[in-house]
Amino acid sequence: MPGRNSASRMELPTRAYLGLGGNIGDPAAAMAAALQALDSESVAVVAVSSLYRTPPWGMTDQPDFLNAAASVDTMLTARALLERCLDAERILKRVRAERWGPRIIDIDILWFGDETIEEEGLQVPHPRLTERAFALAPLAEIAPGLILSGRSVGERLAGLDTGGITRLPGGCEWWRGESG
Ligand code: A4P
Ligand code: MG
Repeated sequence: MPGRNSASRMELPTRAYLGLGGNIGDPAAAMAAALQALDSESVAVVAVSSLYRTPPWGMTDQPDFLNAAASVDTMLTARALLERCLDAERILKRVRAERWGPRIIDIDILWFGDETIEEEGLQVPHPRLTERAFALAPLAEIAPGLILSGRSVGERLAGLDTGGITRLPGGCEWWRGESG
């Protein structure tokens, strides 16, 4: 039986939540391409939120972001899922310049089952999730009752300033290709 650090496990799939964002080029197209690339035999995309326009957080002198959240079911470990996410970013030619700076695509693992992971290059749940309305607003659309450190996503979001965050019309199918 594969160990905890192997790429897959002979168990039930794990429900994980991903946060996606971008603010240069065509971030909606980049996020759609990333979700299509992730959606595979080993990572099933279960639900995707609407797109949200959000003011930049952290480094404020940059364009507004588009953000979204997705739930996936996977047999992969969190580390292997992160590698898939980083692969998708690489395919889309993301260039890492400044921390919190402009990017064509960013994919974060927000939550991975009930696991708490504190490793080099992988922290789950995402350490800054509860401070971030741009991540919680789309997450609340697909998982309002998910509990983060004792309080639901919806409650966490209600405690934050959501001024400037707009849910875009168009629903949840924006990420599917023409054949989808
Ligand atoms: N890493 C560790 N844990 C995780 C995780 N749970 N999910 C490591 C994904 N990656 C994780 O990330 C650096 C490294 O974090 C990865 O290689 C991985 O090993 P990065 O994406 O290169 O760096 P970054 O994104 O610039 O830094 P950071 O701290 O991850 O930034 P965030 O938290 O992603 O924030 N404002 C709005 N409105 N919307 C946004 O989407 N995003 C950011 C970036 C800032 N402001 C924003 C937004
Ligand atoms: Mg990131």
